[in-house]
Amino acid sequence: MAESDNGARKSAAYPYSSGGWGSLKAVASALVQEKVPLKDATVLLKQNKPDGFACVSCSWAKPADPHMFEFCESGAKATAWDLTAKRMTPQFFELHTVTQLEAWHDHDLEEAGRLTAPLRYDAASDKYVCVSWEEAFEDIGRELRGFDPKSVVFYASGRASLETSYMFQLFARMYGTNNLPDSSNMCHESTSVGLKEAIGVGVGTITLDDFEKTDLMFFFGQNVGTNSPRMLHQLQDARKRGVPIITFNPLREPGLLQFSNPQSPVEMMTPAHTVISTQYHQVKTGGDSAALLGMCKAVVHADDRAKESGQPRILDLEFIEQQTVGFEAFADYVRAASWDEIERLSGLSRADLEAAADEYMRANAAIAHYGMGITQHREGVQNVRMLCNLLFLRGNIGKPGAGPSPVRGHSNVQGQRTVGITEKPELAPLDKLASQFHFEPPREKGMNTVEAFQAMLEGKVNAVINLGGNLVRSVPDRGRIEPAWRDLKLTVNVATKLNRSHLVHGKKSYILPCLSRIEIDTQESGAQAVSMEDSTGCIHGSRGVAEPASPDARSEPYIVAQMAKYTLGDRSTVDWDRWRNDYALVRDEIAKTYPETFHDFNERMWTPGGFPRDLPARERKWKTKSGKAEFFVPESIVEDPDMPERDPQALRLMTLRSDSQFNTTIYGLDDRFRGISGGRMVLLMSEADMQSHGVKKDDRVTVQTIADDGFERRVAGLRIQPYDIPVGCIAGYYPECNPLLPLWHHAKDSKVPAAKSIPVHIVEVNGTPRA
Ligand SMILES: Nc1nc2c(c(=O)[nH]1)N[C@H]1C(S)=C(S)[C@@H](COP(=O)(O)OP(=O)(O)OC[C@H]3O[C@@H](n4cnc5c(=O)[nH]c(N)nc54)[C@H](O)[C@@H]3O)O[C@H]1N2
Ligand SMILES: Nc1nc2c(c(=O)[nH]1)N[C@H]1C(S)=C(S)[C@@H](COP(=O)(O)OP(=O)(O)OC[C@H]3O[C@@H](n4cnc5c(=O)[nH]c(N)nc54)[C@H](O)[C@@H]3O)O[C@H]1N2
Ligand SMILES: [Mo]
Repeated sequence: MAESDNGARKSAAYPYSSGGWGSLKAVASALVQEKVPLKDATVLLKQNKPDGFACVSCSWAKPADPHMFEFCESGAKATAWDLTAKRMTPQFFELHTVTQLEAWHDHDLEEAGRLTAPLRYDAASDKYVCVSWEEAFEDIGRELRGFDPKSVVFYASGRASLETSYMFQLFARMYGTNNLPDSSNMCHESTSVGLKEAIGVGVGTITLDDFEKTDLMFFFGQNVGTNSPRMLHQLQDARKRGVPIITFNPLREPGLLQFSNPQSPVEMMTPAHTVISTQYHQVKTGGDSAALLGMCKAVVHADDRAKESGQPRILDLEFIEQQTVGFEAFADYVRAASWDEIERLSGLSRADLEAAADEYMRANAAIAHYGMGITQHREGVQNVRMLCNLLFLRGNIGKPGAGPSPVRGHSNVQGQRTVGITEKPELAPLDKLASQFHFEPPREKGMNTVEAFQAMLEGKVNAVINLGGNLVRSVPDRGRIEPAWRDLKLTVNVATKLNRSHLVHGKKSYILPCLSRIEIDTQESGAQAVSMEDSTGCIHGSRGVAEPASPDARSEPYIVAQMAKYTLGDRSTVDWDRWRNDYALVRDEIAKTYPETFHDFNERMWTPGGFPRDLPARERKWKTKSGKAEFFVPESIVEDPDMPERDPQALRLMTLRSDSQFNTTIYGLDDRFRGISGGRMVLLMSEADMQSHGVKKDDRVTVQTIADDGFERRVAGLRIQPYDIPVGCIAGYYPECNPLLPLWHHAKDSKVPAAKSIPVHIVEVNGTPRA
């Protein structure tokens, strides 16, 4: 599948630290590009403030005492993207057929502006045409009543509020299905599975306070400068206290190297900057389990030596004895592991891993931040477990300044799970819901994202209701998925902007334009607020401040309530109209379902800094099978069983984000931090691999997935970009490279697509097939 990047190209190493003037310039140009009037731009001052709105970009924590500008370049771009003065009016859809729009670049689709009115696909004219809200809800309700509920999928993309999400899962379950996949299934599900097994909760345990108490931080496969830049403030403060930061990442990401704080006059007026990482290890893609094993080996070895010589012990024996199970088996495994194997699989030297371990052994409290570089692998769950092993050795959980810190993606992806968006019945309080709302919820497991798409390929899905998202672009195997998506009987899209998944539509398709949470949401009972949970498990209120993009757009709670009412009719005991008129009533119900976390929800939601959710692992209470924190012995640390071991032509492709995108939303074609501009159809490759694979800078290559399942997966037109990346590893962009990712190439147990490790060959160079 070929794709164009319609843009000029230019590339130069970006010489500046992340943040700095470059960031301010980028914010200003985003506001100009979106034609945001000055009066609306002041909306940014309300971003992530206790009396304002929660940013729609990442899920990083919102401090109780915010900076004057508590936003970052990425967040400001996301806000500008929603505040845009551009509109997709009904006239726009009269002028363009869907087939014509399919030729547009993804960037141009969203860049055309906010959706303004509800639309229905009309096959006769091949256009989206206006419908009234009433007609849309009636028809959607009628269609849904005609399907087997098990053949309908309710997808949530991670942005919608706790109130909307709670209603959405209740709607799906009253309708009769647990098919509630969400973006987490492609993201931190390896965390939800791995941490749950290891510590009894599927989320991280640190809060902002821990940054002030920690002695050391790790960063595994998370690109903070681009994807959670507000966190750089806490990192910078910790660095000023002398806290070391040890990073494991195949790429030298500028945001992890150094930072100039755009909010610090000194750093802005002088060449000053803060060094972020004190050690930087360019681990091979997929080599983290091996690297973690190496560090564990160094720690256990040092402890064995200390024991022999009567020196103070290195391990936290009290923690290990009282709080954990499985230590002996793990220690034996670690002692027996071979350094040769560890070096080969991690791509790092024993000396480097020992240096990292030495630093770790000196720290009384350590935090391990991590992201998609850990979770999006075949062994993503194992990676998470290995990270816990390392933390357990020195008791680094449930004490100040320590713990695992999965840096979540979407701004409320963690919260959606907290209020019942899950396909796994054991994670939802079904008995509670049954008695609270007098219905019999379905008890069998629903489908996660990969399973839903597998079922779609088998013709077993009739309809998908999308609460945000752009699945046709974000899921694996695009070449196989698109035809299956077109065969769906119904696609319903609750969205702010037009995207590919609306154009590649089901036989019947609706686009329902919603408010962004930046906007004022007025219902019969007055102005409404909503809430979210951040990456550190704190829950915040959020109140819109900008004028709605269109009088015909509706809030997400309104749309979900109406779909439920029209679909369920008398079958539901819920007064959906009252709920949509007053979200405080929904919060009261959430508090009844989850009293431990959400008691007095309506009062507590405005606590500065948010209120913490109930997290037993923070107090060293372990809701695991054994009742203890569990060590884990891996079966093998070979990361990817799909990667041919003895094929010198095989390369391991990781798919990345740039600073000019939010997932499938492409703000611009440049990747400023990495010094790549003008186009996203690139392949980052080491000079050594370029030589051994016989390609030169700027060659255009076709890449093909190594798989023998009878499907040919190719992406053509990728431009070779020399880059500092470990040998055997290459990188391209998400979502452009998604056609290469087989649906079955996913993490064991969590089923997160292994987007960071796709085995590929280069099969064509400048149009000439390879021998
Ligand atoms: N501006 C912006 N912010 C975002 C998003 C966005 O698209 N744009 N997306 C949001 C979402 S949904 C998410 S999930 C997060 C994602 O945020 P991240 O978790 O940072 O995800 P990625 O950008 O995919 O890449 C992660 C990093 O992992 C490294 N990496 C790749 N493979 C490996 C490996 O095998 N080992 C190690 N150690 N590192 C590896 C890459 O070089 C890269 O630096 O960001 C959220 N925030
Ligand atoms: N190859 C590869 N694939 C990946 C990844 C990867 O790293 N590599 N990352 C994975 C990850 S971590 C994730 S989270 C998924 C994300 O996958 P998705 O959830 O499918 O995608 P998004 O791009 O976040 O969704 C963007 C769309 O959401 C809609 N939207 C924006 N704001 C709102 C709003 O306020 N309300 C509503 N209702 N709609 C809104 C807009 O129409 C926009 O077009 O992709 C995954 N896919
Ligand atoms: Mo994500």
